[in-house]
Amino acid sequence: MKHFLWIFLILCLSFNLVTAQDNLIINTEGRETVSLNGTWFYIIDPYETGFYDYRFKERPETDPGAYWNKLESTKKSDWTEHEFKSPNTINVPGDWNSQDPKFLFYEGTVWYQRNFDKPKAINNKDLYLYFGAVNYEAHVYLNGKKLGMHKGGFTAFNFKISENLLKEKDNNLVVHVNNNRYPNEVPTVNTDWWNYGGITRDVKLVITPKQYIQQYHIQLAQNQDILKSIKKKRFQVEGWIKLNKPLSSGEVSITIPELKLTKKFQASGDSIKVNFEAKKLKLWSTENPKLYDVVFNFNNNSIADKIGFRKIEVDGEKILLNGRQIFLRGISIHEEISEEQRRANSKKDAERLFGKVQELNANMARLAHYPHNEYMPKLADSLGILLWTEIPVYWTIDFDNPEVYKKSEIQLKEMITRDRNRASVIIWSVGNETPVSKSRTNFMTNLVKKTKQLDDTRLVAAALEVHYNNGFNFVDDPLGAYTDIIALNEYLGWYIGTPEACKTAEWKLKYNKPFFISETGAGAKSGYHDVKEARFSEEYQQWYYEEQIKMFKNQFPKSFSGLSPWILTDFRSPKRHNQTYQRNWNRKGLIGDQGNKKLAFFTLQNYYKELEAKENQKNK
Ligand code: GCB
Repeated sequence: MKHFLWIFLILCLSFNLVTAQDNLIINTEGRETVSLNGTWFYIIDPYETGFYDYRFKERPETDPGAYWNKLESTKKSDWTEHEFKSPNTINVPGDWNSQDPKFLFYEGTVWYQRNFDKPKAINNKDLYLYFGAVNYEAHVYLNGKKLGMHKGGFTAFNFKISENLLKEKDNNLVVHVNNNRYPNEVPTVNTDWWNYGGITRDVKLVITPKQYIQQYHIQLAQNQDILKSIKKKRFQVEGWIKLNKPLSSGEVSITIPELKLTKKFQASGDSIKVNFEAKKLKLWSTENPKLYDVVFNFNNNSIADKIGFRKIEVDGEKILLNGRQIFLRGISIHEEISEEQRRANSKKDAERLFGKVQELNANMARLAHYPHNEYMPKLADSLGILLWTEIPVYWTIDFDNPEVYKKSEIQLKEMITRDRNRASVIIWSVGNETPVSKSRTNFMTNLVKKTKQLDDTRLVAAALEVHYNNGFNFVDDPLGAYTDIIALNEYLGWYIGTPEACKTAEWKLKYNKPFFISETGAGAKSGYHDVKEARFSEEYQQWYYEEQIKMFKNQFPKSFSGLSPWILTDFRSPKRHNQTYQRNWNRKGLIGDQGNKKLAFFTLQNYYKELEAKENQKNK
């Protein structure tokens, strides 16, 4: 029976019944927009009164009791039992949990409302409403009509606003946001992070021509021998441009002013393949994150982006960036500003996080466990920080449920659509620590295949688990046969024994592929000092890092290609109940919740300095 479900699902996928955000408008920063960030009104609605009537039947569209409808009470005798009004105001973007103590643990429905006026000069143009992300489920209404709904707390979406729906003044925009956790969603009920609810990222109106370039992807062609291209200073670039609707015939062009290059392509349909040679291109790398202004033009409308050109590939047991072996000196990050106990939501926040990454002397970050704000990959592009970015297929999501597969694939597609032009993103991850079983491996393998189909210009990974047995550490997850690198989370010395255990640990790897430690870490309460054997002391965490590093140096296979320890800063987690040290914080940060660096920060920083010096020596 299960087989039939899978066959049905695959058929659905191949006939494109899964729509995802196929119409996602990418690079909104490069377009004409009007921000809808700022102060909104809200109603907390744990009983779903705005959605269901007193018989718990869904309210009809015109029901005056529905919260998407505005009730103007003009006379004293008017009946009204819902109002969007002060003092119930909330900032967008922003999670609700950090904005008022009553929200701290809240999971459920909150209605958001604001008015906006019709933007000027939009005659003959189209208007879209764009959300960077809403966690988890959003139903969006404009002037009492539903524009659509979106599920998935970390990916962008947009809806078209039809002309006849728009008024000159005071358009009533209402968003029903719900962040309940369910077993058949992605992620599922059980995670080790805070379930921050709300409109957590930017909201804007995007103004476009009637026919326009909606998405594009260009990068170095994968089939070129990059060392030869570097030598000849001639590079093949390829990709595609997608219009919002098909065209019978026309022309699109790509210009890279700095290279004095303009290429024209005949267009028909809605997707145009592009392919050209670029001479004297400077490649994007961690030392020189060169970005080019690239202008895509159609019908005298252009959209500009900043794009880096680089090739990331695996050669046997090595990871190569532009043909040269690279070791990933990484660190994992949650999308959180710990000092303020909130989700990160701005460019400034991205600068704060990457500032710490750079201080650590890292060249890579693992954005865990979901796609982060677009500010992150954009900034990483300009700083030369390599990224791993992931969908929240985490722990025990329901692998037997084809609907859950569909939801995961939609999030995967939305993640790739938004960020596929970011040179910094070198790894797409399809999940984290998923427990081995037949249905799980099927599920995950399909995600790996889908990823490769959507984008062949990066590596595909999943954070796997180690299988400990009598001092032996086996890396033999069957999913490893499908991923480009073997990424592993291991906590030898924290969840298993003490750091002493690292001294004698033996590692057995089933696959001859680059080996990457996607997590390793130990908890420490910032400022708690004791003997090194004392759990949660900074000394214990430092000891853990010292022993791990010795193990990497002495016992790890040659294929060891990098690490992204767990984690940059302490982060909020409702699962952590040690009342002395945790109090709802996961304490594995190298930096504490007040921004103080713990001892282990410097241990890792020194290791990274040493590795960098060696690499520089080698590349001389
Ligand atoms: C893991 C998970 C991560 C947790 C971490 C921990 O393996 O991937 O999400 O937060 O361990 O601290 O236990």
